[in-house]
Amino acid sequence: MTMKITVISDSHRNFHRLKSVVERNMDSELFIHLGDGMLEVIDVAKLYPEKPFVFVKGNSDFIKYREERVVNAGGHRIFCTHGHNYNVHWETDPIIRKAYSMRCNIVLFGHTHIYRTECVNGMYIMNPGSLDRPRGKNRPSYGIITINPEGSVSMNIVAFKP
Ligand SMILES: [Mn+2]
Repeated sequence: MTMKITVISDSHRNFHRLKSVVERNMDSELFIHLGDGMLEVIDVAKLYPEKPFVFVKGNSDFIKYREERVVNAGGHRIFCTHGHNYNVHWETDPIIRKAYSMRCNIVLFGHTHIYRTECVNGMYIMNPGSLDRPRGKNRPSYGIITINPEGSVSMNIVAFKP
């Protein structure tokens, strides 16, 4: 079966947008939130106890919680972190090196509020952008990862339509 993962970051207390992304993507096996939105992801997760939510703490989350985590999904290992500890505004090498060192082949981060997806030397990289405060001319966005039954990965950015 094809596995769908919805990836969100930087919702910055926009509970309603986060809830509506979850509602529009209920066919997801997993929801990953990459930080700066822990309060609302905890609240939204309570509404859907049957759905797994994974999240990490961002630099604007003032709750004590883990900043990194590895998720196993569809035969892949996914390194999840907010990104502020890896200088992601300027470079992706440090976060990619860390993901390799954790034996991951997918790395997810937010923090810049600028979406990107790429695959470099077998490492899939996604920043879903910000659901609440996109920078530049970007629309609010989130990401979808699909892993097909053969294990191949595809990544898409979705513009959030209110
Ligand atoms: Mn941040």
